[in-house]
Amino acid sequence: MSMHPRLRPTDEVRDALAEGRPVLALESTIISHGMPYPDNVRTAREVETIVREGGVTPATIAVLDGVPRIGLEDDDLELLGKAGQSVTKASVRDLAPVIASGGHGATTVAATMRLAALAGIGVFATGGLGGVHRGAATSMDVSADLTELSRTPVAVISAGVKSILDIGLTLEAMETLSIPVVGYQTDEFPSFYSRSSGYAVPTRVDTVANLARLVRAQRDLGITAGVSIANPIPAGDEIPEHRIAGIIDTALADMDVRGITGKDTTPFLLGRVVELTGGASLTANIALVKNNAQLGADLALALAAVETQE
Ligand code: PSU
Ligand code: MN
Repeated sequence: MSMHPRLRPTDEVRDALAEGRPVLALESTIISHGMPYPDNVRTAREVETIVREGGVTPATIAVLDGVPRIGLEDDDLELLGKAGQSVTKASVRDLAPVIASGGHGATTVAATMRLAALAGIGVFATGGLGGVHRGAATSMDVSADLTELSRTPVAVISAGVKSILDIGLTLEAMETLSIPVVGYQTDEFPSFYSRSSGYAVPTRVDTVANLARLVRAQRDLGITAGVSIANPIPAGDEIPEHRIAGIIDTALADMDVRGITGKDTTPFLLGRVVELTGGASLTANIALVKNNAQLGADLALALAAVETQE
């Protein structure tokens, strides 16, 4: 399969895909909008190293100078990390405008999924998914990450959704959108900083081989939705629910006072939670991203092994 003409892969990604070797997609909004500089760039590099050491080629995805890039060079990571929130946060609806204007776009989960699928990459690791925001009944703020999960066949590994969102409504929306939600080695849907949320996952899977079977089964049926794989933050790194809950409430109240809405809400809340936890939430965020990259690499490897046997 040749690469979509609009996409520019790195040499290593192009070669890996051409030879049927495993590739793991990674997003870039987490770099520009999800963490402060320079932790963001350091984390992005460390995540790529974890993926490579797992025998998988990393493909961090972003739009640079109007070109969707599948895999970034070191100086690209630096550019995105340093520019931070001055880069456009690009979901799927923003792709065409950013490309047409020749600008830079840091891709969200939704946009990264779409570009990964166009490039022929089926597994993607991130930190947290977007979902149904608290108060969505009046704000109608529901992340396009859910829309994309419902229509693009990429397996997305996350640490669940933060309780800055309405977790119950997010799970309901994923049911309606026919998105399989899988808890990896957990009965409970994790809530990003915490291993628990009070909500059960519809499906629990305990091994990477069984995750690969599930992803294959979805693909074999021609169901075009993705798969949401929820991987809890490692126990030693978690911030327990009872400790983070009040902090999130404070951050949400601060957001209301400042009148922040729409696509700016998640970046604002993440930054405010880092301040309110004295940096502890950033440490947790970095740990869960690395943990997801490890599982993503393992899953990409398992799927590639099945595919080369065919
Ligand atoms: N949650 C995080 N960190 C992030 C994001 C979400 O803990 O960086 C980013 C992801 O890129 C996600 C996006 O796809 O925010 C969702 O934004 P919105 O709700 O505007 O769709
Ligand atoms: Mn939104």
